[in-house]
Amino acid sequence: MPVGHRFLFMTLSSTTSGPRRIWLDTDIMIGMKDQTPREVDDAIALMMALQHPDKVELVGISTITYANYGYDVTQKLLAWYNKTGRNIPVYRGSDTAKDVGTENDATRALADALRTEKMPILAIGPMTNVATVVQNHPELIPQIEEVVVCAGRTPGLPFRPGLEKMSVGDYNFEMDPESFKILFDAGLKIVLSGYECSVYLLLGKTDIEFLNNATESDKWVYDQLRPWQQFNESLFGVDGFVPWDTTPLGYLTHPNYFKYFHDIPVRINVRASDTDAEGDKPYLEVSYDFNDTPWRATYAYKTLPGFEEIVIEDLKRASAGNR
Ligand SMILES: [Ca+2]
Repeated sequence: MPVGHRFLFMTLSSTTSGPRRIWLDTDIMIGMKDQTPREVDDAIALMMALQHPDKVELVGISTITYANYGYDVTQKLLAWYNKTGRNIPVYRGSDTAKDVGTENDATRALADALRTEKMPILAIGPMTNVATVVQNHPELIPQIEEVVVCAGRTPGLPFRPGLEKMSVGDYNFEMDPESFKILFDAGLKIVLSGYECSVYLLLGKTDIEFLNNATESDKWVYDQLRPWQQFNESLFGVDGFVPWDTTPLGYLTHPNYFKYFHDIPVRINVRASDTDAEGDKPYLEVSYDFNDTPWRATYAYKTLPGFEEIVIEDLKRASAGNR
């Protein structure tokens, strides 16, 4: 019975594979008090990851850029939305995003975790923490299965969300280009899932309205998301936001919802800035035409229909699980 055999095999393999254990490094800043609302996508990626314990298991979380605020708000979100039954430790990382090589709680914890097991790193902020581990502990490089990041572009692609009135930078890369160099020079497998594929997603007011309820946690999240949508409208002309960091997570949880350029050459090109009035800046770019670079990546260039619904469904499940 070949059909029966095939079915049996698929059943066995799906029950024995288990979730992928991953490390999350994040510049989470949702709710940070400032002159403007702050980016919310790391928080959404975290809430999503917690909804897929069958696919990913968070070994640890480290913070970057807003190390202390990120630590506190991550603990707050975990206390509300971590229903996995597992304790997920959180570590403070680099505060400046430019002190590569300087050890901190996050780099020590990540190095310890890599000494114990091989795993991928989902790094959805600047790369300073990860590059510090790679630079200071080269013996751990083979333990890093891949680094999945939110950065990179095809040559010359402008980052102009919404009504395309204004260019934004390749934030995670531009905050610390040196750390990206360290990762590529180490020969790590890098997955770039940045602007080009993420901009297909847009969460508008009605997509998140269910969070506007009487639950303390949901209401707090809503009270950060809604002003972020309105702030985005003031900048880009559309009332809504792109949940950028959900697509690198999606590479790990829902890889079939993205189209990728595999083994594509990567280069840092320096030319006139498209975000500052004057001066040059570096661009992290991928092209099969680059024949003078040893760097390679997997590059996500498109998100397929259906993934946005998964993002929204996951937020709904997080909300429902918390009442
Ligand atoms: Ca981020």
